[in-house]
Amino acid sequence: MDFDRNLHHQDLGLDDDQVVDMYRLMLMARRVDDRLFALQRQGRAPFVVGSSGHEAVQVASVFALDKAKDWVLPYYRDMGVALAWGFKPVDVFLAAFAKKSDPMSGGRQLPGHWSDPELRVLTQSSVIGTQYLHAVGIAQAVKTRGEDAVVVVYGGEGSTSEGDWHEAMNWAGIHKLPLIFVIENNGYAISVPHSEEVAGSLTARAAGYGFPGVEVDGNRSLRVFKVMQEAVTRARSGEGPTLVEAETYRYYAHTSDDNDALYRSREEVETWRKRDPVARLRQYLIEHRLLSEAREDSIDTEVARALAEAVESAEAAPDPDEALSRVYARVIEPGPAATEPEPVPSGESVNLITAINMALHEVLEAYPDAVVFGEDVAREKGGVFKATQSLTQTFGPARCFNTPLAESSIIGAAVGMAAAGFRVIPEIQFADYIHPAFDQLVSEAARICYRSDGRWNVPIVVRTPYGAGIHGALYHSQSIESFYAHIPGLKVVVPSTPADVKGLLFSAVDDPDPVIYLEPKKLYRLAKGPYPEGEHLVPLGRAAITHPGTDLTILAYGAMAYFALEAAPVLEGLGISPEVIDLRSLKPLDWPTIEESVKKTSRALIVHEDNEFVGYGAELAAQIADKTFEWLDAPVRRYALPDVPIMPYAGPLEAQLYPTPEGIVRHAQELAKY
Ligand SMILES: Cc1ncc(C[n+]2csc(CCOP(=O)(O)OP(=O)(O)O)c2C)c(N)n1
Repeated sequence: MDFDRNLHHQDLGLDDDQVVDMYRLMLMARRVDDRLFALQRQGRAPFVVGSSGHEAVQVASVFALDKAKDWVLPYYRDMGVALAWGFKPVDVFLAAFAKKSDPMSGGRQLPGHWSDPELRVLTQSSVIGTQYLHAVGIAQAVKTRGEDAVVVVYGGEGSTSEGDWHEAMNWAGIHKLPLIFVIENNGYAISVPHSEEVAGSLTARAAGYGFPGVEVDGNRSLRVFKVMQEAVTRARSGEGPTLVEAETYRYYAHTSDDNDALYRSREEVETWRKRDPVARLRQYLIEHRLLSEAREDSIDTEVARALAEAVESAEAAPDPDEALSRVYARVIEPGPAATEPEPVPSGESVNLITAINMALHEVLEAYPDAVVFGEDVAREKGGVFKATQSLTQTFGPARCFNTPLAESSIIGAAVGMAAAGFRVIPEIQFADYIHPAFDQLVSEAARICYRSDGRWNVPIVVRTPYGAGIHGALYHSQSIESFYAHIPGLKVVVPSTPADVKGLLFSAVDDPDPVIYLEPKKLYRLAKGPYPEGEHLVPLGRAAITHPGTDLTILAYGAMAYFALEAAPVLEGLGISPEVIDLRSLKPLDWPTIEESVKKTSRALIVHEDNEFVGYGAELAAQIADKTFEWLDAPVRRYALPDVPIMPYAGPLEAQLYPTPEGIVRHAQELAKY
């Protein structure tokens, strides 16, 4: 039997009981795994992902941590991490049987998606690699608060090909975060062998990001422990991150759905079975006279009993029955319909971009846990549009700082920081560049509340300038609202006046859910109005009637709400009385206000600068047709962009496409005549 003769647990600071406990937990992980696969074969558990073979790296790494204050982000194969960290076998089986009391997701996620706020284990998704940026955000939070905690994030070697891994390594290196990346290299990403997934050395990559990478035999518990101990010491002393690459092997197929005989030989599996980490530690304990037959028997019996009880009670637990809850941490109920314009607030008259800057100052003043970050937002530059000007000087570099040029990082780190207790206000420099963060917004931020059965939520307000009309061409003009309004779990708002800038920003920052705060950049300098003094809130989900009327309803937001107001007096001059509604909040939508208005006017014109096809107006038109059909005197009309990529650079081309106040007048006239 091959085991580590060079290390002794006591030299590493582990006492006899601890190393026996390490063995007990590894054995428990192995037995739970075997039972899960047996249950799956019996048709009692639908799906299983195995951990067998990985126990040494998983369990021993946890022994180097402080369970009272550190954080771990285990990936789906990390049953050993989970059990060593504090999850109980019954938790594993509740998840396997998808029961209501499954503490990780209440039966909403596949098994192995660990989560528990009390244990400081952030909910994990199935998306490979996204967790690394969450770990960065948590470590950033830990560092900002000056806590003595370490964050450990786990993943397979396959995940290191994802951009999020590289972005996380980069950010962690820049900020010298107390973060340890543990890569469990089992040689395959499903069927793809290491040689086809990783060029060169994984471990060596850490040097490129400015911190050490260490390779370790992941099947030797004490070696893993030693390497982790050193990494933890580095992290706690402020020296920054470490990458640990642990070579190991999985004994089962990738999951219960996989047939590993198609890509690896039985001989290879047998070779690795001879390096079984559980057997190795057992042999070590026997050689050091720590595992008498009697003690082994009692451990075996204890593990078997714990397992039997866990399976029995988990299988008998009630099934979940509530599929609609926890989409949002705060559900916004529709209010009474607005029937008249809101009073104009008193305050200094400013333009939209000045209002954004003023509101950000007020928000950071009011919320000491609020932070701003993004590309170019810090110090003298203060953002490419100056929205964040002087925030760093006023509130310090921990409250407003620059990020690497990596949008997935910005949102991924925001998720982690928000989960760790901050109110995060990231800036995406232009909405056109938010797409690399789509995954972090849609698969992560939006789903975290639902997938954790409401146990986690991420208060993030993503500010981003959007829209055309400024000669921004194809990549500084996009309207992105329909992508995000489509996603349950996200809220989407668009202010078009300085007063709404403040009112919506305060409501968004106060909200526990992720909010996309779209700034119509066409209006940055165009829209002027009073910036309200003192407390001013515009509730999410509340539209504004900005021009009352009786003949037709114009529904718009952003720059189009501004244009609709320019069109209104012209229409009145033509004998048509338009009611202009600035939606302000695209999700949740203020349906009662729309309904009341359309029932009054019997005609609806929707205006937006996004493409018409499957644009936001399609949803409005469908709801109006569906719910107010009997009141309509004309078809619902949309005035929006045709199906072209937004937006050509040349002025005459942009003018052909971009909606105008004159165009609104024309469409409203046609609709009024119908
Ligand atoms: C972004 C993404 N792409 C593809 C998949 C499908 N998938 C699930 S696991 C996996 C392989 C992961 O390999 P590795 O990171 O080495 O971890 P291992 O499963 O070997 O422990 C793949 C391709 C996914 N879940 N997420």
